[in-house]
Amino acid sequence: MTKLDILRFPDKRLRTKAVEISTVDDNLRTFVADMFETMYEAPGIGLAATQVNYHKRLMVIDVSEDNNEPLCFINPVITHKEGIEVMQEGCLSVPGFYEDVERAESITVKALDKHGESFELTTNDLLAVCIQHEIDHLDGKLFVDYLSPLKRNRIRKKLERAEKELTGQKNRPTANL
Ligand code: GNR
Ligand code: NI
Repeated sequence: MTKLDILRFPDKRLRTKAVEISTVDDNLRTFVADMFETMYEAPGIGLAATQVNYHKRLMVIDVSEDNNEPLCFINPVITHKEGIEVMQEGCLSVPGFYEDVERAESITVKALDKHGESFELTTNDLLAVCIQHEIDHLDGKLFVDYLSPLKRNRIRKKLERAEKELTGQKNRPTANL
């Protein structure tokens, strides 16, 4: 088992649009296990492959209290959305910031499981919010994109400063951000 590194906003790689997965094999299942380990250790309730710099359409979620309801979505597609709900969201790629985001209240999602079997799920509340949040990651989108530019830039500057302190490279080029 391998714990993976999570990319942080404003890393440009988080803006990559993930491509569909064509084969669900043991290699992929090993990676899925690493993603669950990374998500549980973080800790978080969801993780998209984009966040660990793997740009294929794969995400894992567990919104249960006891971390015993792992859900793996491969090539997820939302086929129905209903209602509007506002929830305070956080993101492992935007550590320490929590803001209200408006999303569909109830959704139906179609995906493949880790055995390559197709399934469909209709859900609401936290799980529906989390699924929409993770699919956004696969499309290169972050919850901060729903905030005002002022709020987003404040968050970006704080995270850039925190990162500089971590690396100790105060004058490194920022062209890659
Ligand atoms: O751990 C997480 N919590 C969370 C809370 C409210 C709405 C969405 C989330 S997802 C987040 C983990 C994460 O960043 N997934 O991409
Ligand atoms: Ni996230």
